Amino acid sequence: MKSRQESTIEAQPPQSSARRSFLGTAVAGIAGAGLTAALAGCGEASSDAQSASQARKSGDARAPDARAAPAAEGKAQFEVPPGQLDDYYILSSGGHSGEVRVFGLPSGRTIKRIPVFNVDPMVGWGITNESKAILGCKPDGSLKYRTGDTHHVHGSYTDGTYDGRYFWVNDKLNGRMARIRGDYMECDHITDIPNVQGFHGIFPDKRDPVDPAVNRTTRVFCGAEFHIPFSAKAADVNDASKYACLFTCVDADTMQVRWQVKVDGNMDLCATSYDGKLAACNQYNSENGLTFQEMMSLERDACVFFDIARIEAAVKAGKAFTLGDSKVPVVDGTKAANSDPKTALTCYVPVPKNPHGVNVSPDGKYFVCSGKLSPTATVVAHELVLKWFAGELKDPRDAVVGEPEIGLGPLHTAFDGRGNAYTTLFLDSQIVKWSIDKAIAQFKGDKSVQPVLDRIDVHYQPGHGYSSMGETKEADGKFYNSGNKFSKDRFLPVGPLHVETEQLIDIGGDRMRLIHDHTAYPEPHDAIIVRRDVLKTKQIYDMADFPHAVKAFDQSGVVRDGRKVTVRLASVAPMYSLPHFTVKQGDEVTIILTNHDKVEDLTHGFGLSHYDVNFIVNPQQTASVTFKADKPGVYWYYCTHFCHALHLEMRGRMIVEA
Ligand code: K7E
Ligand code: CUA
Ligand code: CA
Repeated sequence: MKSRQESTIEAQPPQSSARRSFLGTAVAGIAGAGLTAALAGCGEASSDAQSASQARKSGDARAPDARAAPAAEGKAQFEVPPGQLDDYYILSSGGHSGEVRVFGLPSGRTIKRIPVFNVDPMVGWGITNESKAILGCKPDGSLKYRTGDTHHVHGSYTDGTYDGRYFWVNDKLNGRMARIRGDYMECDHITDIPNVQGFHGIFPDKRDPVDPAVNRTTRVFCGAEFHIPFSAKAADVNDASKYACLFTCVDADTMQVRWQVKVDGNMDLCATSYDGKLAACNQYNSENGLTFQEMMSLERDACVFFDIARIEAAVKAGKAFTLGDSKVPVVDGTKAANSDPKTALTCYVPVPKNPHGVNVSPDGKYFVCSGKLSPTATVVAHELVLKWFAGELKDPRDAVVGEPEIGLGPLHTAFDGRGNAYTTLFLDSQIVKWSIDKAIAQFKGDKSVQPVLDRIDVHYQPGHGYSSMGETKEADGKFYNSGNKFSKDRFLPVGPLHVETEQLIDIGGDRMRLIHDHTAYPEPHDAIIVRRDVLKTKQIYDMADFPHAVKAFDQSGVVRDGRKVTVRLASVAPMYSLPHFTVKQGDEVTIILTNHDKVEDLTHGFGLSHYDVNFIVNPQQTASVTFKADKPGVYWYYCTHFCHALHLEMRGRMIVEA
């Protein structure tokens, strides 16, 4: 199969252009004329949109105008014609759906939904014994949790860029971190993070802080947003001084929790330096307040930096304690305990009130922390933070080298690898492009420079925005995706719950251009855009990876061990190896099914009528389910996944004798 880029050189079929041109014009028209009205329902942004359109009339080059790529140009450059493949994968979180999604880019096609913390009958996630073992069960065999809230997906690195081995995603709701294998693109491990609530930001490290030979991800860092009391005494529940948050390090290979750091305030996002030495979290509620008012009183919060080598040395030296039942070593990273830079484990760099989001520039030089309540982004120099830890910089605030005013409600920043930053403005419903160098020059006192280079309206209220390969040293500056929290009038109405808008923006030129919209089922937060060649996926399993596989049809049958019955089944389209099997009422039945088909895309399903059993087996995969045969009678099992002209005949009977 040719890549899309190869294919664009070829002549395009002319017949499909009419609809595209119509769409291009229509999008530009709606976006331009209806903008103010459309935003009014969301409150804050409408007056700003008006002022923006006034600025546009007065000829301010930095003012936004709603721009869609001209239809002909957009088609030639960005359309993915039928039969052609996308250039990138988007791996996106699914918010409170608990899953991870995979889209193609630039088409916006949905390619896969990877169940992680949720239950998914399409693949049998949370239903098969294998997935339940990953998810974790209560003593009675039922799932410990059936829900999750995924916000951040990040990939493993080698030499500063994605290596395609693993992806990690957080569960903010139940304090877990999951790993997804890059080859099968399925979740293979879930780890409970002890003593945290609102586990929010994650980021893999990019190399070892001490050993230069380890130039790949070996740790994943996790921030916690809600502070909780670490005292069992009832009297302490309302004593905020007994509350704290933990920053956690998980081993990327074993998925075991290595260590934790107690910090002040609440953390949301995490970022890591390219040299492996530092991790950072944006931190708010420095007040350690328990109420809304208390959380808002200080003018400044912080971007907290963690010196990874020092933390690990402190843990090794036994300067750690444990909390509750957890055996994980915890060190003290609070501000009060880390005032001497030469021994400090953490550095609190002051940034304006209630920041959100911290992102690292692809050259590894800067951490950008967004203002949220302040219309600014704060640029912190990596080198200067290291200087503070070395005792060569007096005040942590001196590590700040830029703080441009960029607009209202800045949340997250992406990069193009050419020195520009793209920040989502939630309240302004815009993406603002600004120059890091110009922001630094302005901060030094040059009043003539204007860091903001361009703005574009998005529809509406963007949360995260992310660029192609933008969180690696291979940031290519081609595409930017704005993940918008409201879609309002962009799509056909479907009742009260609106789908979200993902808007693709071409950032290859001086000015941003909106290419197209696609929908996303609620509710994605962050995502990454990964070049297609990075992922080397496998389409067929290895039967040897499943110890319980039914390796041949003649190994099929029913094995009884007291009241426990194992039914061994195999499949080849369009048949199961057993046309029927018999068990007794009250038996605990385990069905093991191995799919012997080797043809790519030849998946079978197994649904068992009135027993709530439903799962699939991909080529050469084995999966199993266990249930109680409590209803006597005849129950058909059938293939749920269309596999063959005789797919509907692919079935058999379970006979339950009274
Ligand atoms: Cu800004 Cu959870 Cu990354 Cu949502 S967080 S947007
Ligand atoms: Cu097998 Cu459908
Ligand atoms: Ca929404």
